[in-house]
Amino acid sequence: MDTSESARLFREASRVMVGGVSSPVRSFSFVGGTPLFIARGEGANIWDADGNRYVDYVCSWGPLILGHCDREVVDAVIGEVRRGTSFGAPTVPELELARRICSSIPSVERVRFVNSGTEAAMSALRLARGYTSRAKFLKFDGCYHGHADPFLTRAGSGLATQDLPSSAGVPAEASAALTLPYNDEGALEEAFRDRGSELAAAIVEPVAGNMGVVLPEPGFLERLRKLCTEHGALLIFDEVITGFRVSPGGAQGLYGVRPDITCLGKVIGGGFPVGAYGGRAEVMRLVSPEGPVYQAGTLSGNPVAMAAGLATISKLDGAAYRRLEGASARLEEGIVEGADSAGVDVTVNRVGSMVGLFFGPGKVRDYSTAKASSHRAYPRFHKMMLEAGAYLPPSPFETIFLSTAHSDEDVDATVAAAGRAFKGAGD
Ligand code: HOZ
Repeated sequence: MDTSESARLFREASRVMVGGVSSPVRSFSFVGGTPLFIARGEGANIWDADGNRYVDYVCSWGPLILGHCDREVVDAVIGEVRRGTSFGAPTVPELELARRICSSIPSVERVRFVNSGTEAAMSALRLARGYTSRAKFLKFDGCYHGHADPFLTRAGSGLATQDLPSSAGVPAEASAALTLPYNDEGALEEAFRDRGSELAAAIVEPVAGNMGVVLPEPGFLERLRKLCTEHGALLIFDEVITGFRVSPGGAQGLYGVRPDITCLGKVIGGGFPVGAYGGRAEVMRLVSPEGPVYQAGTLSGNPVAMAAGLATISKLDGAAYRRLEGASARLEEGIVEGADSAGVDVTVNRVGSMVGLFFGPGKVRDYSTAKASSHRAYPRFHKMMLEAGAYLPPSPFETIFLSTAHSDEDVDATVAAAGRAFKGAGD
């Protein structure tokens, strides 16, 4: 496969952009080689700068639940652009998207739009601190809540990929985070018993998607909810990945646990930079201008981004979720069968169209088991899959995403390639 044009562009980019990329995991530092420059996308496919075609399982790291260039989304965006790209004033698409979010996400009565998941999480924590007048908060190892200072402790995503426990430039006092293992109810009980009265909030990815995919074990989210309530701490669900992805009501709709504040992003922006946080009216009332918790943004609620999100969410009906489930289950089964027949141990964790692939025999239920799985196998697997036309995340600490545009044929071709790659993995 000729990727010389991507390699040339990456050399150029490295002269003017840090690491040649705008976000660390894109650099292929974990899997080796140089990142592909993507020239265009359509449906489930993307083409690189050398003209190679791939089935895309990154889907822009989650937002593209309908695949690339969905007709209705493109039309909505073009229509909106023609009316003006930004006003810094309220618009109807913003109102419509807010209505849609409040009616779909069970715990959200009021919402505030921001420009990224990072902003959503950062603002949600500020709100929780303002509401409780407490500073400390709880987070879980391997969960990633964007790159604001307080969250960069034992975080997933790029920090996990680069094996960084934290980030330089973050003073210890900026975090005030207590971190616990995911899915550990005993540790939860103990932490709340000892420090519960100091906690403003607990923040969690209700399905973790930044240490690969790790599912909440039955009872974990429920116990967390109960302990937060008992100790007067707010529960923040970071549903930036899961919102509208795992069900119309997000993970809280799927598992029936209601947080006090929900962070959203990715799907609600339909491929544009959007984030949001929302919750009970009584909590959200504290946000400026209604209350004293300040937060603002020039491009927040941008009408083009709102139109893209609205068009995306409008297409997510029952049939769309059934289709996502069908294609994703097919991929899971095919990968497991292919690995079995090649004698390679893998663990696949999946909720709907979020798929996590770990090399190794053991169950993956938290950050330490995710890190313990055999990551040496992933770079080689990734390279072989790329050569066979499947674009997987360049890190095992990220999520494989499917879209409604992924056909059975796309999935079958990927499964066949995975079978060959598993066989070659031992060579
Ligand atoms: N925050 C994204 C992973 N969960 C990474 C986005 C990117 O690097 O583009």
